[in-house]
Amino acid sequence: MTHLRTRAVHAGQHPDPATGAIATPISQTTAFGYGTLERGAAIFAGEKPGYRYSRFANPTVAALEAKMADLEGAQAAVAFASGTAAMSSVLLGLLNPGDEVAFLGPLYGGTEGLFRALGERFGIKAVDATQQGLAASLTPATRLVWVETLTNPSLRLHDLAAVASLAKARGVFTVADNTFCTPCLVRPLEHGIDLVLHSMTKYLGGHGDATGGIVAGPAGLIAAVRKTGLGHVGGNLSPQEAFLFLRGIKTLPLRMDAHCAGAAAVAHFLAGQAGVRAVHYPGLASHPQHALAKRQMQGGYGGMVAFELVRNERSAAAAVLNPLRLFTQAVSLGDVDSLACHPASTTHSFVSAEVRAQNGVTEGLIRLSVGIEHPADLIVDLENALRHAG
Ligand code: 3LM
Repeated sequence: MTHLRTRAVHAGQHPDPATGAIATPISQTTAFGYGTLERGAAIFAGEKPGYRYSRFANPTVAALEAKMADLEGAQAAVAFASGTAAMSSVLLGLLNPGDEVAFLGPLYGGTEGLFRALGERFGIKAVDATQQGLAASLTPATRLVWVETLTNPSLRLHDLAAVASLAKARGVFTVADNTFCTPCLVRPLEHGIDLVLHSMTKYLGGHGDATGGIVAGPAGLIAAVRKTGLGHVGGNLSPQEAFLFLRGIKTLPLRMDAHCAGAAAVAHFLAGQAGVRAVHYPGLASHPQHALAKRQMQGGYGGMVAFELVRNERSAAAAVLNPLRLFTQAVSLGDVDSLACHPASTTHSFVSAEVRAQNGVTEGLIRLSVGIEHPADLIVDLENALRHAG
C-alpha cells in the first residue's frame, strides 16, 4: 500500500473480525469489561493491551489514529475533540513554566490567543519569531517551535526542512499545524518536523459536520501528549465523530484534487479583476514563495485563496461578500461547500490590531475556502459579487 489514495481508504481499518462489517463499527461505549480483577489490574498497569475506558482509548478512535499516523508517516497519533484541544494538549503535555514557544506566523487567531492566554497564566512565553527570524528568536528556554504549513489566512509558507534542522541543532521540538495542506499536499515529518497537528474539523472531515483534532509523531512524544490531553484534560474525541472522520478521509485525496483545481481557477480569475489589489495563492507565479511552494507542496497548492480589495475597508469587503450566493459567509474551511469570510472581523478578531496589521490581515482582506462545486459556477458567483460591489 504505497499510494496515499489507497492508504486513505484502507489504513487503520479492516473488516470487523466479529461480523465482517467493512465500515468500522462505532464503539459507542463508555467502559470495557475486562473480565477478572487480575486482567483489569494488568491493563491499568500497562502490562497487558486492552481497552478500559473511552476517555483513554476507544476502538473507533484508535482506527482513526492509526489511519492518520499512516498518512502522516508517523509512529503514533492521538485524537482530540477539536483542533484546539489537540493544540492545548501539546502545550500542556510538553511544556513547563519558564519554557518558551517560538512561533513563525502568521497563525490562526485562536492559536495565537491560546499561546498568549496559557502564557500569561502558566508562565510560558510565546515569542513571535516571524519578523526577526527563528535563529535570532531561540533562547536557552525555547522548548517548542510552532509553524503552520500554509498560514491562516495569508497563505504564506515556511521552509519546513530549514525550520526543523535549525530547531534540532538547538534541541528544540517542532510542531507543524498541517490543517490547510493535509498529508495529501505536505507531510511535515518527511521534512524533519517532530509533531504534526490538524484541526480535523476542516479538510479531513471535509463535510462541515464534525469537530476534531489530531496530533501525530514519535511514540514517546505522542504518549506524553496523550497522557496529559486525555488522562488529565479529558479532551477525547467521541466515537461518533471518529466514524465521520474515518469516512471523510477515505475521499480526502479525491476532494483535495478538486479543492486545488477549483482554488487555482478562482485565484487566476481574481488576479485579473480591477477591484482586486492582490491575490494570495501559492500556486500563482506572483506568490512571493511560489518556488518554495513548488518544492514543498505536492499535488497542488491547496483549496484556500485570500485576496485584498483595492478599497481597503470593511464596507468594501461587505459589498463583495454580501451578494455571494454559492459561497456561504462562514468561518471554518475545507468543506465540500465553498465558504467565504472576513478574517479581520471573525477568525482573527481576537488578536490585537497591531498583530493583524503586521500579518496583513487588513479590513479589505477576504478569505475563500473553495469547495468542490464546479469552478466555473464559483467564478460566476464571484464575478457577480464583484460587479455588484462596483
Ligand atoms: C478558521 N480555524 O475558520 P478547531 N489550526 C488551524 C485552524 O485554522 C483552526 C484550528 C487550528 C478556523 C475555525 S474560527 C472561529 C473557526 C490552522 C481553526 C482550530 O478547534 O477544530 O476549530 O481548530 O480559520
